[in-house]
Amino acid sequence: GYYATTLSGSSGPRTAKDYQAVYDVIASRLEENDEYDDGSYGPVLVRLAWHASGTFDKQTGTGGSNGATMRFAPESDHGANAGLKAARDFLEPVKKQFPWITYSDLWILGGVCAIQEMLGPNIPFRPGREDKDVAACTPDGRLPDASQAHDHLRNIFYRMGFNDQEIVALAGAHALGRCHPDRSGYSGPWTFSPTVLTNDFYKLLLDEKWQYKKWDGPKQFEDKKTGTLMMLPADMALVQDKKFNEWVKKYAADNDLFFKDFSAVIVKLFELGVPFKEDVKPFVLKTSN
Ligand code: ZEM
Repeated sequence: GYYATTLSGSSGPRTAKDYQAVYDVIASRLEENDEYDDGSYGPVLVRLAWHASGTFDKQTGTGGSNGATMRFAPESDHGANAGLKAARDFLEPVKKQFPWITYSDLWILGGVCAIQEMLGPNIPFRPGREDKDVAACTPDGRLPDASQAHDHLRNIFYRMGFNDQEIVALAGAHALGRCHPDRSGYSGPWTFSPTVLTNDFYKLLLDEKWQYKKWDGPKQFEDKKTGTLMMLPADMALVQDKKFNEWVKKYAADNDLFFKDFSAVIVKLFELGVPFKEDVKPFVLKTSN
């Protein structure tokens, strides 16, 4: 049947060992391609996995990582997804090498691998996503708008099924990567170590003085001291809103707590709406070091 032809090949049903082989190739490609951006494709892989998942709507059960519909226009052309072709193209040779894996599982495995290789916590992985066709593309507007504040963040993330603590824990991913003027219109990294996952996003948010950046681009903030770091209006909402701020303080004070909660919430994000088979249990893939 369908299950047999997609999940098994000459070597029988896929096991954790098969996914470890895919993980290892992604990890070595991350290491080899160190000329990209701040020295790693890691951050943009995390963003691909997040945007594949963050379209989920719990009311209708539509969207989410099960489908990989960002392969197709119109979803690939949504403004929020600008620049993610770099991540999809990075993973294409991996798909060629392991044709049995679905794009949907591969994109999430890419995010898992990137987080772990950038010294983040273990992110248990569970396969079983299936690719859908263009008809399953989600409407534009399901991902957060960086120019907006707490009400908007709650609307967007409550729709996926997250609470305030989980919203703040997820936002810690902004320790990674940067904004690109030719993608989102915003510019710059959030932290001084954009290829290593830490709780620095929260620390900097609380400890630095943030002022409006004077430029022709969209409204964003820069740190007063160096002018090299940035915050989005949506990031600033996390300190401005009282309930969000309580969690910002907790995560700024305790990296272990951040890692524990970040791992749990990113697994939840990556699994939204995925109808896993009952016998498929999550497993932790080994890092390259
Ligand atoms: Zn992001 N994000 N994000 N984010 N994000 C950007 C970049 C990255 C928001 C947002 O508007 C933007 C989450 C939540 C939210 C990452 C991960 C996660 C950029 C810059 C913007 C504008 C894009 C560019 O120009 O390339 C908003 C408003 C969010 C609401 C809270 C969550 C949740 C994430 C993962 C768990 C990452 C890793 C990047 C860096 C990408 C890169 O290419 O360096």
